[in-house]
Amino acid sequence: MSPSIQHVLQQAAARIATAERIVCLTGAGISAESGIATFRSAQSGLWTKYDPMQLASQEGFARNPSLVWRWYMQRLHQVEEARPNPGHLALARLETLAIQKSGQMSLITQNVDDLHERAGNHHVLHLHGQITHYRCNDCRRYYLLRLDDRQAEDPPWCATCGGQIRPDVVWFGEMLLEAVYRQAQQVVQECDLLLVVGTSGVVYPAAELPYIAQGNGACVIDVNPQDNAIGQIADIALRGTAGVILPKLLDNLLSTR
Ligand code: BJW
Ligand code: ZN
Repeated sequence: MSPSIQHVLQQAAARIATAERIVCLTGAGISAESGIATFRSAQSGLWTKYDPMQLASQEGFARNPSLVWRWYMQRLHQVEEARPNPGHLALARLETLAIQKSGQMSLITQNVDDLHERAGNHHVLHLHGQITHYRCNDCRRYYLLRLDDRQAEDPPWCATCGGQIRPDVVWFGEMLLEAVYRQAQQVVQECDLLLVVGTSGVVYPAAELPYIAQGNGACVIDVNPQDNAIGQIADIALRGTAGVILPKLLDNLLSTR
């Protein structure tokens, strides 16, 4: 680790140490080191291989429900096989420290996996839903996935209304769950430090959260190997992967106490 990165880590740790209300916002990059592909990375991003409108939109599901179903069953299997990485574990440690200090820390994720919960975070807001949850596309009733559904070529049918079952995730053109987004906006408006990890910041309305935080005077720290729109407005940019940077950030934080 170069001396300049160490210096920026110390600066970031000092800001976290004095913050009273910390919020984290994560994207696909935090799960990359658990083997879950991001969406927009140049070589391995899901959207470089697949058309998002075919797989993650109401139109795509109507056109080819079987394709969409099999894609989600494959990704569900990957998520279940994956383990939280040192980046997830560091954010769980941060929650413990924040709760000891001020009684709170919210984590907002755009990810549909459950790796933050499995790492030990307790207050997780899933802006784009969860791939482990299933519901009817028409009447929204929850559906408990059966073993044979996982191998099926087509999505199962809803016993109540006859609609098709789909993952409880948010596709393009769909509204986020209002209560979840309202809560995310509220914690971001009230925070004094927003730690943004592993998101390209191009998908709205999630992408507006760092701007809301900064507009309310919060310090924004961006952890990402690449610069992007959030990096441009961040008060502190930590360039590196979450699995490397976040544990070091926590070590620096613990040494400032
Ligand atoms: C690492 C790393 C490591 C790599 N460590 N970092 C024009 C303006 C404003 C809005 C719109 C617009 N046109 C259309 C819209 C609306 C649209 C939108 O924002 N589109 C933009 C793409 C332009 N938004 C919507 O449709 C949303 N709904 C909505 O707006 O409702 C109102 C409405 C209704 C009707 C009409 C219009 C509006 C819904 C968005 C739903 C997004 N859904 C997905 C799929 C979820 C389900 C699933 O997983 O299958 O959510 S798309 C995908 O993108 C997924 C992600 O959560 C989301 C964000 O991606 P994320 O997390 O940032 O990942 P990447 O891959 O982009 O970036 C990874 C980052 O990690 C990179 O920066 C790497 O460098 C970094 N990284 N390795 C740390 N090891
Ligand atoms: Zn139904």
